[in-house]
Amino acid sequence: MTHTPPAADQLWLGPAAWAALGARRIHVLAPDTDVTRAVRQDVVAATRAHGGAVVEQLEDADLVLATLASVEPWDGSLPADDADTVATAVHFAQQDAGERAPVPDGFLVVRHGGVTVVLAGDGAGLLHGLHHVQRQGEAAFAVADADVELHEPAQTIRMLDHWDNIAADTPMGPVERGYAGASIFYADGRVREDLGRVEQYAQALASIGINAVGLNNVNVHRREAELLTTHLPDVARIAAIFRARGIRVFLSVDFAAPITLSGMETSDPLDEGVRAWWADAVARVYETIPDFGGFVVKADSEGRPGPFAYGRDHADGANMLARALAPYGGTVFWRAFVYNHTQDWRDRSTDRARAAYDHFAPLDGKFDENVVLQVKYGPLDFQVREPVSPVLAAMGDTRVAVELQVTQEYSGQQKHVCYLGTQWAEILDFRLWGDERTVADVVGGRGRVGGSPVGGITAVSNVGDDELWTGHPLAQANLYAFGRLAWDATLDPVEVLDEWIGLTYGADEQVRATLHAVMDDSWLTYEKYTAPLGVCFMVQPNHHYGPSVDGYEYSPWGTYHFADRDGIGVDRTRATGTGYTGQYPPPWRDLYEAVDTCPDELLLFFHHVPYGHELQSGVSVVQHIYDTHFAGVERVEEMVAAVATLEGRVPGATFARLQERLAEQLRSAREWRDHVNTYFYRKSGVPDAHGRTIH
Ligand code: GCW
Repeated sequence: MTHTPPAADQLWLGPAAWAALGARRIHVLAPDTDVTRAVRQDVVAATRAHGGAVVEQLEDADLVLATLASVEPWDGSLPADDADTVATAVHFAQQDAGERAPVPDGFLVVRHGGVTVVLAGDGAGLLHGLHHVQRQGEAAFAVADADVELHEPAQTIRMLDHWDNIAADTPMGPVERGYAGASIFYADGRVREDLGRVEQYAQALASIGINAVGLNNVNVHRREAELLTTHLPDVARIAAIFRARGIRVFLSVDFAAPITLSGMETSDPLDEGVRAWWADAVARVYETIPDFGGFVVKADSEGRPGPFAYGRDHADGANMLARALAPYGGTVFWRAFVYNHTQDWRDRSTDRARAAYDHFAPLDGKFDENVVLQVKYGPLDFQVREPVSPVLAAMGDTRVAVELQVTQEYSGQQKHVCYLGTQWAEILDFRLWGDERTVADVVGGRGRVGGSPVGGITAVSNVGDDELWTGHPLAQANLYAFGRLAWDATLDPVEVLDEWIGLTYGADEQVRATLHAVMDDSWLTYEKYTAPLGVCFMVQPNHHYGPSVDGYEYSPWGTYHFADRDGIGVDRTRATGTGYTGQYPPPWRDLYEAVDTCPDELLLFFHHVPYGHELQSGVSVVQHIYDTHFAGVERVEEMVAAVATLEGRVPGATFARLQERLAEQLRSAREWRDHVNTYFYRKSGVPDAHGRTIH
């Protein structure tokens, strides 16, 4: 393969990514829809750039892209094995589809006699099939014959939320927890005129299988509430771009919108006037955007309005919106991130980790069918290490989606390299029910008791108008990995990373090896030099960047570590603590309860222990803190050296950005190391067994 210059400014869809596909003779057989037009457009562009052609005659093709509806159903006859015609290859595909048709979103791939046939359930499936072949590159065309492969997403909902604000002067900036510049959707208090970046973005999201996007911050401020009204025609422009890539758009709404937008006196979900207000608002949305996805709602959380103000519960609130959306096929994503953020640190009976379960478990079975409860993966807040949320197991009769955070709020804010695919794979693969079922299985609707209500996987995106999209060029890998794992959580996250490296940076083996060395274990490295053993936070308040061991210790937010001169950690046991362990099904409720069986990496999440407590690893807690903080910084030093070898091998702008970010990561990692080590040395008085410098 000739070396095409990598182009990180086109995410993973730069020229290198299209080279193999673009060299083929491609025949497209599909009805004319928005999505299939996009497929044709991509194929035309790729073949023009790489020497292939779009061919009119089936027999001239070596790649056929077809939807089921556009080929004859299989007539039961057997394909002639020895005839190496394109028609025979298609016949094989028809036979396979006749035996087991792909779901609409899915596709099958057949390779016969040097011809590759993609047969897709519908237009979106065709798009996914196109990108499957594109991603595989030469490997897709290297063999003469291959068995049929059926590709279907494990999740029907694969969603990215955007915490973007219309107005740049909102308290949290244009993108809340955004680390890559301003919003690609909005500028100057309105939807951007030029949505070119959004077109590129939609193409990239579709290429990894994303099929839903939330367009605005879940903290809906005054002006953003108007997306539902004044700005609707402009939202429709964004929706049209995503529609062409098989992606439906959602809006975050303000629960108090009847008050804030229309001056009503109440937003009580049981009030007839309020219900009518929402029914009207929804009708207007669907007049403008007929395939609108629905709403995302953060209610009674961190100061947002919600049903509690009227003595109603969250099922009342969610169902009210769900009933307005139901006639049009819309869905409510209702967030379970509800807790008391005005806590008194002196009050030891309130435990923020318990809150979501305490609020929502009693409501299981009470939500309408078009409500999905959106649950953060851990009980606190997107920390680098948390146990998997027990809410996911408490809602057997509710559609549940798990929410991840691609934007690196608590994992280095896109200044640090932190490949999160490894973390997500671990979460999605977690066997929370004590049997074979994983988190991904259950949110995907497999193995549930009482039918298969499907939730899905959602995450907060990490892009902005930065020329490299994500601030840190390597943070693009997190966006890529999210889509791939949402499609199939059983993929190996390091192989997914390998795909991303190849697509983005081409065939240079040294670049590939270097990026693996820098990225594969970067999540664990980040964990090493920040808060230890699952204790969480220890970040600077508000912006959450950099160390502050006691930053939240006496604050109202309910995120404490309780370190004193004798020990550290939060006692969440049933026996002597907050009782949080009791929210887990077996075996976890007992495994976490006992200090001897609680996994080291979560010890301080569940237990308060003396500094001398011996971990399962054999070292004491305080020595573990010292060791990991020294080791973490050493790893970052190695990463800095590795990245320096990329000069001339990646584009200049990318290299410069990498160097700048790695320098900051090293500075910050050292700062973390010294703050954390010094803090615990002074608190405990225990010296480092290896005599290293602690200030
Ligand atoms: O992680 C916290 C963030 C808030 C965010 C909130 C949430 C959008 O610090 O900025 O608000 O979570 O998930 O709602």
